[in-house]
Amino acid sequence: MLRPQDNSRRETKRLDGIWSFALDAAGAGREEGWWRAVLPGALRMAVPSSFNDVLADPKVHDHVGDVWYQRSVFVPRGWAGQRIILRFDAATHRAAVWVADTCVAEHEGGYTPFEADVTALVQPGLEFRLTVVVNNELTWQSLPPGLVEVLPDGTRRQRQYHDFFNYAGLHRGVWLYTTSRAHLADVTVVTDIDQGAGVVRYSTTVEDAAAAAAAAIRVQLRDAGGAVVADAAGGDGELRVAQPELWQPGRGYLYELEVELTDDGVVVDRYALPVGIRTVRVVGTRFLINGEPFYFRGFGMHEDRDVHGRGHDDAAMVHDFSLLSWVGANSLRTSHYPYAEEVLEHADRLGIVVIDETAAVGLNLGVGGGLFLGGPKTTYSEETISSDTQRVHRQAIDALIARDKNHPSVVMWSLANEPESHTEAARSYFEPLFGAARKADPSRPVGFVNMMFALPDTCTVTELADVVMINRYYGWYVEPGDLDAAERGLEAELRAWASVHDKPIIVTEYGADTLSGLHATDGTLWSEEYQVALLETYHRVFDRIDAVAGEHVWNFADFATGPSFMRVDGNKKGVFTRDRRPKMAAHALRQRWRDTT
Ligand code: BDP
Repeated sequence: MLRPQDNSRRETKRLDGIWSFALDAAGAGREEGWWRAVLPGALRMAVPSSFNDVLADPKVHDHVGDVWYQRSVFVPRGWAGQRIILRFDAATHRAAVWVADTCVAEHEGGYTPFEADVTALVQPGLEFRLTVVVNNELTWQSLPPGLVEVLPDGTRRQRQYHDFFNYAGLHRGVWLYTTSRAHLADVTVVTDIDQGAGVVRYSTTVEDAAAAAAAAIRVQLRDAGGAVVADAAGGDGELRVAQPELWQPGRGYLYELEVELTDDGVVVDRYALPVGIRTVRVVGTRFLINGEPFYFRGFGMHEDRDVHGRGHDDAAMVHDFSLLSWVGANSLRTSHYPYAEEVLEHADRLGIVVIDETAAVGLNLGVGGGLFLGGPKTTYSEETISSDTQRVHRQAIDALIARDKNHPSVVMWSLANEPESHTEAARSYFEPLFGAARKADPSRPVGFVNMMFALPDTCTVTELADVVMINRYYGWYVEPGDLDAAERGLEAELRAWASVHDKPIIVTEYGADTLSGLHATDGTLWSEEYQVALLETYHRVFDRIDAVAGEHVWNFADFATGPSFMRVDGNKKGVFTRDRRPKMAAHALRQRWRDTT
């Protein structure tokens, strides 16, 4: 799905700002048709943002169910004769949209975009009323899954199986944009290196081609200075660049593929796509980018901020990337959902390598006991994670790949975080999903992130993956406070993974909750010193095991969670605080990572 852009044939208008907002505690709005008039009440809400922390009201913070957004939109006068599209970059977790009285879109999945052609419903030069209902309920058929409980007084409470706050709302940009009737609906590029030459294979999809009498496509590839280095004609083809500047970790060189749709020689639509020429392959225990072994240094992250919640903010994002570079990170995982497209565009430009993850987190009811208190215990069943969930999961994989396939920074798809993966039921659930991901994108490795209930000899899913990705908490949840035991346990386990699977091993999470400012000389848990000592313990082990191809500390920054006796105002495993101040661990990592480049 192409992201909106401005060029000589397309125009965009952002609909971000302050919208009218209403909580629908009784769930009455859909029946009463709230889109037909001004929303009840007088609340106002910033878009983009999570609605939860913006207003000082626990009812808003903890709301479970529908919320409504509304604004009026002026359609630019000059858009007559154009196709007019309404686009939401994300509505978490599902939404329905009305233009005046007509429902134009319904969408499931909180982290991928959707759009509606509203040409027939709006008029250039006039205003229309735009209403959106967003629902934040997690069920067995949503990603992530969850369970809504109805309490004796009728209030609803969300039970969830993951360790981050269930932020919701219009988290990302909302757009109105134009294309011509006959237009480019999609462009796909896959790059390769052939005997030193850069190869860019492209394909295009045109919609409403009948609207153009003689539709044809031509493409040009320009270097970063704007010089044309290759061109071709036709909807699919291959471009070659004799001496390419490669996209590399730390150096995100981008070409631009300019695609033109012409009608009898006249350009009717165009799209400019940034292209990084690079290859990704897994050979034995090596993860190769451009044929060179790549070692992942970085973090599992969260889109999480004071006030904004998970709402995208450009300044905050640019700052986070600047901290990544300060600390010497070369990569990140979009734990535990697809991040804003701005994040991937920025990673493309900076040469930051990305493991791109779906929102499938918490498919593991065995973790219940401490963190998630009760509830059902069988993960894969018709009552819990079922064939319906699997269908939703498959759609989420397709939507993720459709959105992110052209980003050179994305080097691998992660299909899930810490699902139950030691049973035959897990294998049956995941096998078709791996197939779907490989079909949608044969060019990138595919994996999932394993948790320690499934070990090298009992995990039934790792065999399907190209890379072993494991989260381990020796010295924290296991053997807390005993780093000697942690070192032995971790080393024994990593050696077992290396002997059972001939694959690169990325330790995608390791870390310790740490209260910024708590210091101790005696290895006290939660102290800054303990966090540093734990990370150093892991690093000694990683450096002894050849198959380890990466280290992602959990987490980049402290983040908000749901209520739990294990969390003190959120998860504190950040090496930066929530307001992005470095703990001692950030300085220690900086020393290790910046010295190893
Ligand atoms: C892992 C999860 C992550 C949690 C982390 C933790 O993947 O989402 O936040 O543990 O407990 O199991 O800090």
